[in-house]
Amino acid sequence: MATFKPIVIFVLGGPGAGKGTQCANIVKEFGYVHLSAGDLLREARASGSPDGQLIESYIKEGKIVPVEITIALLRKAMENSGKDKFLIDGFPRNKDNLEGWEREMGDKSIVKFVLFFDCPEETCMERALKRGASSGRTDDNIESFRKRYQTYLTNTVGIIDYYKAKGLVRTISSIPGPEQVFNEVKKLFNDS
Ligand code: UP5
Ligand code: MG
Repeated sequence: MATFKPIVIFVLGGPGAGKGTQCANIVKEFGYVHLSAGDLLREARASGSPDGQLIESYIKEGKIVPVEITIALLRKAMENSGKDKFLIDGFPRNKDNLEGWEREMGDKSIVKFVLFFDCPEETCMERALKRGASSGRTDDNIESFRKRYQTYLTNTVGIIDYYKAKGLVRTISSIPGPEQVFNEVKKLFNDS
């Protein structure tokens, strides 16, 4: 008998592209569990995890935290949810993340597709800096944003390309307003 495997959709895009906003919409309408790797790391840092200082320094520098830390948080959240349909937001961002996922979860889950929010740097920057006025995030400032975007270009774009070659990427422009973007997202989820 085949073992049951949870379904995963990875949600990728530049910093501030609107991943979290659209994931919240998808949760309401399509019943997935939203796991933001960045949120899980920020929570671990805030809860006094022994990795807290390391996480903070990586986030502020826009660098990608070693996968052992991130994947342990994702696995725990998946198990604790008791659910079987996940939106994994902001992961995998680099080769280390991808290899860690394939090693730990490759045969324990099914990656249905990768939802890629395509958004130019200027728009991402505007959104992140505007949010910075109230988010309390230590990386919503111009210096950290530039580093985050550079990390996105040098690391994450290659991961999106890897999944493109497998025919698994669904691209949606997130330049328009959130409602318009969600209309496109809905079409995709209704068809899949
Ligand atoms: N907004 C959203 N959509 C809009 C739209 N269509 N039109 C106008 N405004 C829109 O949105 C950002 C802002 O824009 C909000 O104010 C929103 O209202 C508005 P949001 O939905 O939050 O965008 P999102 O893409 O989620 O942006 P976020 O800043 O969360 O993306 P990042 O990828 O930078 O952040 P994340 O939390 O994923 O990661 C942070 C850091 O954690 C990383 O830099 C890294 O250091 C670390 N990390 C790892 O090391 N490993 C991981 O696996 C994940 C993270
Ligand atoms: Mg986010």
